[in-house]
Amino acid sequence: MIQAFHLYAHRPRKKRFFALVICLLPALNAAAQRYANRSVLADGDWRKISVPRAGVYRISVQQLQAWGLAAEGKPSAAVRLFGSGGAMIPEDNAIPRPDDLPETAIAVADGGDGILNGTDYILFYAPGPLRWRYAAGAWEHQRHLYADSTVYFITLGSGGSRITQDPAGPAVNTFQQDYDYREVYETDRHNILSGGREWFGDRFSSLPEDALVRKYPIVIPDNLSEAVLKVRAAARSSSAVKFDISAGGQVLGTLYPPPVPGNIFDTYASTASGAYPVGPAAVFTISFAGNASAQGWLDYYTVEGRAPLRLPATGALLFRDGKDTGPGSIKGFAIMGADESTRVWDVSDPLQPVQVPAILINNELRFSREAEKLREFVAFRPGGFPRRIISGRLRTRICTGRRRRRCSSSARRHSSRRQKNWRHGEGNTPG
Ligand SMILES: [Ca+2]
Ligand SMILES: [Ca+2]
Repeated sequence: MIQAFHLYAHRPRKKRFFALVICLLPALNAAAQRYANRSVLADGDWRKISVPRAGVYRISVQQLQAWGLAAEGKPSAAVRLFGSGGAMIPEDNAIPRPDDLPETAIAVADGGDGILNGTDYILFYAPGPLRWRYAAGAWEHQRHLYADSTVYFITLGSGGSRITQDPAGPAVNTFQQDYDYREVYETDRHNILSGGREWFGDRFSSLPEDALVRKYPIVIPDNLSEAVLKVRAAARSSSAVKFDISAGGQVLGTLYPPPVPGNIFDTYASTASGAYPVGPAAVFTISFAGNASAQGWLDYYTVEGRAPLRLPATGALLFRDGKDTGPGSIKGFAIMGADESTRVWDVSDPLQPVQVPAILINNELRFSREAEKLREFVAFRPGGFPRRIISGRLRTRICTGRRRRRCSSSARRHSSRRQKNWRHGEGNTPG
């Protein structure tokens, strides 16, 4: 493009404009080709389901029937699940994102007859709207700004994508028995700037509707080691304030968000965060102190540590290990509390999970996996999954190209209503 401007610099402005358009045409054409010609939702009978968090979900043939999908007697390959997994698309338009709905591979338990009937069911993995990133030896969570559940679309057709099993894993000498545990508590209750993407949870102040001291439960699995409590908070005050973080009657640490001047073009509020080793306490306390008009907000807290690889009595165990990944790395894992029915999926690619071959030795399920990159796994028994799958009849719409905006409009309206409902007048001057 730069060469074109130089080449025609002496020509009239209109001719230069046409030259620029001609030069841009190939790029515009390439961009247009990124879109699918036709959405998968344009044909067929669909149902929309949503899941609130990461996990393995189970849908029985009876449930499909109850939703009005005549699965009974159909070939097992008929069930197809579509959805991107629910992560926020990049804010940078230059970063590629999926066009239309990609298919998610599922597992079908059909009893071996290839037909959907009786007590048959399907299983699928959903990563949920909350995402985590591992960088510089630490985990960072990314809360979805516009959704609190992940939506999938299910239909009956043919040739559905299925979870496959990998061949035996590489040989290893040791099998680790722990993993990186991580949990986060974060709510969107206050948008202190009445706009933007930064939302906060509980408010601390002397106002009757607020509190200066709040208690929070800490869910720490049994035998969690290296447990760390991370807290981020914000405050708006013209003088010094502090948040004391304590557990079991002992102060773990104190956050000191700096005072803000209160001028219209200055920082509205300041933030502070800290990480504290924590024991197996049931609750921790945040105590806010400042002048009578000072305000504080909890942003989030996380609990991280190393947890034993033990399968829960119900539900699934989601696990990963951020340590020692890289070229040539191989890891072995041993999951306690397993039985013959226990399965392990490598869900690093949520659209195409892979069943990992594993060996059961005295209720300990062992498997190994190449660890050049960070991998996410889920172990489970094919029973005891979250039952709360919300379903609604889908009004089929085409969702590609220029019509994408129309299809996402209802989601945007929901998001706008949610933000409007939560907006508060937070005051214009710091305390
Ligand atoms: Ca069957
Ligand atoms: Ca937040």
